[in-house]
Amino acid sequence: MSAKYHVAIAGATGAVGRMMLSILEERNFPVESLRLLASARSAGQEMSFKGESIKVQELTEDSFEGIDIALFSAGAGVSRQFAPCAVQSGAVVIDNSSAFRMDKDVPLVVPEVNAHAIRPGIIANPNCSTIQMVVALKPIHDKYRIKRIVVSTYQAVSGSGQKAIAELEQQSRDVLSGRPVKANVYPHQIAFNCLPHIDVFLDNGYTKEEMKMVNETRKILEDDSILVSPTAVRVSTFHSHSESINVETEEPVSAEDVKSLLKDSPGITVVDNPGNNEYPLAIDAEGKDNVFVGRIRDDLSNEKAINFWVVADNLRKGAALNAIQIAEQLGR
Ligand code: 25A
Ligand code: L14
Repeated sequence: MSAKYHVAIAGATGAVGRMMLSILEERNFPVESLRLLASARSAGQEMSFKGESIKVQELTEDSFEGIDIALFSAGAGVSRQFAPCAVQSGAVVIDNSSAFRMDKDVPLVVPEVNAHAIRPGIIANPNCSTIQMVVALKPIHDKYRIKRIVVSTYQAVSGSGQKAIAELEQQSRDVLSGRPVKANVYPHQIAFNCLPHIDVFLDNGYTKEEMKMVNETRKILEDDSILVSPTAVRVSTFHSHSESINVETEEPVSAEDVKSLLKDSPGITVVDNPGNNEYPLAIDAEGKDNVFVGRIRDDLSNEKAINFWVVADNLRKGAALNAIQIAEQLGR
């Protein structure tokens, strides 16, 4: 592979695809050429990269000729169909969907945690809620050994793509104007509401989103003994996911120690001055790269446990940024 890459984005017109385009530009990623791919609906549309206008092409099996790195953000169905074509053409695929994450032969990577797992072929980008959680958990696991995690999420609508963003905007306008509200993307009104339902329900009563947090966390931290008890909730915010996390450890742990540990850990900003009303907020994390951690406090019911609050921009660290950070490791 050359020092500059021929890059393709499959799903370039979506919420994650657009973010990939802007992050490639802002990080000055070594792009030799950029091919933008989407469905036939968007073919011919122009998108701009570094002041240049690039025409979106329809994604087909032949789209990856000459491509070194293919970033996929068009959903699991598209990835299943086209990622193998990209690999066949000699590209490294970094896939944002859930299609290949749990495949034994596919690395599931968050660079701060397991960059060592990266290798050519398909590399899976984890689920957004899992990514921000494991960035905070990794230093804690290394020092205190994590036994069990109880987590509740407060997830923004941008996680479900462009059409969900439009739906929250429209419903908000309708509610405030006293008009009837229509729900299309979600089974219920999301504006001014919380839905304890993300992705589909499974036979065990959990949602797929919740089970991603169980299985992906173990795979990324490379420890199948870790227990995860998740509840994933969609809230009425546009950007950034928030998480309330309780971690039970093998070794005794204190909030004081965890605070200083996380302050020195990669990809983390500690915002934790309750006296000044300072803690991580979804609207502050929007547009930022780091994972924000605060409300770090002892679990008064268990000396081998702590509580904290984690917030990150789901389209950036939760998706596009993490994918591009993986790509940045390829040249190393
Ligand atoms: O299939 P799944 O797994 O259920 O995936 C569900 C959805 O999850 C989103 C993504 O939504 C996907 O549709 N998603 C993707 N990665 C994700 C991640 N890591 C993720 N969610 C969470 N975490 P999306 O709508 O944001 O992006 C969809 C992109 O995929 C392209 N696409 C769809 N089917 C395709 C395909 N590409 C190739 N072949 C297919 N068969 C899709 O292309 C989009 O890029 P498109 O042509 O349908 O794009 C139209 C979209 O672009 C928006 N748009 C157009 N102009 C503008 C604009 N938005 C803002 N400003 C503009 N000027 C349109 O609103 C439309 O949504
Ligand atoms: O597996 O918020 O990446 O609706 C796809 C759906 C992330 C969450 C994934 C959502 C998810 C997303």
